Amino acid sequence: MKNNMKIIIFVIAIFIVGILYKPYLPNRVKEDVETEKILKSQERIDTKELTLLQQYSIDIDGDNEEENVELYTVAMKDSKGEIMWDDGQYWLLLVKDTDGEFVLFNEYIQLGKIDMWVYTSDVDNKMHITTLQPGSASMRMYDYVFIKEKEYFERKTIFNPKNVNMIFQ
Ligand SMILES: [Ca+2]
Repeated sequence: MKNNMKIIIFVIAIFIVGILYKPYLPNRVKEDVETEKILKSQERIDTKELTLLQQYSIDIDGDNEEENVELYTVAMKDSKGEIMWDDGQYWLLLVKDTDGEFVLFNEYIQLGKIDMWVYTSDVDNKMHITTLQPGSASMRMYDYVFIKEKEYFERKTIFNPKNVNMIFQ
């Protein structure tokens, strides 16, 4: 009986966290269907309750100080430290600077995940963060490029086919 109560309270707690969590996508300007500008936000998202999956420190804007690229999920860890994946959850990709942060991604992903890569290319000498987002009904690829002169990220949709039905992952 006591254990049952604990489980019920636990389930309710997860449910409440799910309801309270609202995606916060500040400072975005849609350029066209495939391009969005992402400006630095002075407000910061509280990530204390989120699970940090990946982080990487690198000087993106060239001011000789490193920024942090951080990938989070709203899915929490259990007492053994294992992530309790739901059928879907919010994912959050941030670039944290000393005076603000860029919210690159803050969306719900159904039966899917995000993989990310950080790199430069001789083609444009710019810093790229590229994400691949496979899901049960999506196969999306975004390329975030930092535009140093204007201090914003430009997000381009590289690949986003319609009506995806994921068969094998
Ligand atoms: Ca920097």
